[in-house]
Amino acid sequence: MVIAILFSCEEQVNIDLNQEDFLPKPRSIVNADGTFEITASTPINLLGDEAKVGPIADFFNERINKSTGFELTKRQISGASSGINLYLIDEGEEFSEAYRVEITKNNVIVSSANEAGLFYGVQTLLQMLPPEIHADSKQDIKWQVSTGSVRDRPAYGYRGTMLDVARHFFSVDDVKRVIDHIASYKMNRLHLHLSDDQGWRIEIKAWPNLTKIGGTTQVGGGKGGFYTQEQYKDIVAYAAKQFVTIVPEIDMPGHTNAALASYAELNCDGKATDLYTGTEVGFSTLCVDKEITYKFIDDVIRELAEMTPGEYIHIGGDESHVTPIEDYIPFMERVQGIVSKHNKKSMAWDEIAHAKLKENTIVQFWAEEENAKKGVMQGAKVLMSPAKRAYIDMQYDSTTRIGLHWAAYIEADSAYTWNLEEYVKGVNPDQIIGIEAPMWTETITNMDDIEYMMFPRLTALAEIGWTETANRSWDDYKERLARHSEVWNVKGINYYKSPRIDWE
Ligand code: TNX
Repeated sequence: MVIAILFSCEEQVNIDLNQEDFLPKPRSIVNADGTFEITASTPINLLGDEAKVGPIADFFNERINKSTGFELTKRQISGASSGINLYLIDEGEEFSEAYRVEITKNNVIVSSANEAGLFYGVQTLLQMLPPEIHADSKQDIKWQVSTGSVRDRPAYGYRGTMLDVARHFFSVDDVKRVIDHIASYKMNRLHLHLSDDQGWRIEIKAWPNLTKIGGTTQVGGGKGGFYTQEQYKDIVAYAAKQFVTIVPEIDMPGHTNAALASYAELNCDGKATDLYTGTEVGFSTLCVDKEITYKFIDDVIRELAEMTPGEYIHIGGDESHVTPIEDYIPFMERVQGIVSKHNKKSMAWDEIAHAKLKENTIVQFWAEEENAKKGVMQGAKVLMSPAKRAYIDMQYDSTTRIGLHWAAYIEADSAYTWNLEEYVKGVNPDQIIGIEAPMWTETITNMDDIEYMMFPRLTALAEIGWTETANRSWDDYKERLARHSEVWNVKGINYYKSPRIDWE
């Protein structure tokens, strides 16, 4: 039996973690002595706006349908009933994404003041069920959860992953599977790195060659690919159902060879470059002196903004080694203006802090602490993605068959044993919007690779964003993780069996 002390805002309680191996760890858990069983005749009772609560009940039904064979009946109610109750009720809850799960022998009540919170309550309920709940065929077991209650809310509002679909292209189905993974650990942003030297991955109607030419290859010379606008909208809608917002990135002025190969006029010498399938960085730049460059950017951002409901467009700005700094600065300032013109806010890699930041521009810290500090000195907020801890394309150790190691080897514990508040001295908690775990894909070519690099680090980074630092410890996390890995076994995820963890 594992006993741990939990710190919650209201109380300190002793709890038995044997039953609930939550990831990320909730703010407070109280166990009671009993079980609730879900059967084919358990109803899902909805309280609150049906248009909002109904889809969350459908999500739960979908998730449990194959393994249980159940299709639970939804019904609108006005007060607690037996069964599974989903309540969307404003009880004066001041925190967005906060939720409660209360389980007695007779019923389950998942409640929140907002839809995202209700969804996270349902994710927590899924984590309380036996791991076989994730099987894709009918299982002959009792679907019991132990009684007790969970009260929870996130420490940070932005909890994300980035997927580089430019170095290697990934299908819509792959992206959806990544969305399923991140949402199950209560992450709420997927940043898609849609363009780089090796490929342009999003259809832009005003500039068709971007995908016709720039979308045709990838690292190593494979056939690449791109998302049509319809496919992109489908990804956005799929993500929204799981409360994940897509943050699209068009990297510039560097990392632009695919665009420069597609349109001669974007080059200062008026000649299209060759397509590129290597892995060097920092050799390309848009021609910052030409007006056509800004017409191009305006068209791209306009089309992207039109199909992106989220508030941010990421404009890259990293490793522009062949753009002189005196050109880089006015360029990044002008591009932020284009983003605002299309009613979006800019996000960019930390180098942007050399330029004047528009109000609301987010600085994504990855490498230079000085840049993060320059950003906050200008009043900007920072998104934390320190390459030494949060880059899930880094190898675990020198023997990992894929991945890079320019920043660090990142073992399972190294991804976990740090926190957002203290990483950059001079960047304080109220200046941090959250965490993002980037997956660059120079060496990562398929879903199996993605999952091998994600697990078990994604859960560490998700917990850093969700769970307060005072409520986290490696010793406790690694035991929860070991038990939780049964879920990955059931889902068929080929995770890295880190020697730092005593796998069950
Ligand atoms: C640095 S991180 C890059 C990417 C590479 C990555 C590989 C950043 C903003 N730029 O272009 O893919 O390293 O780890």
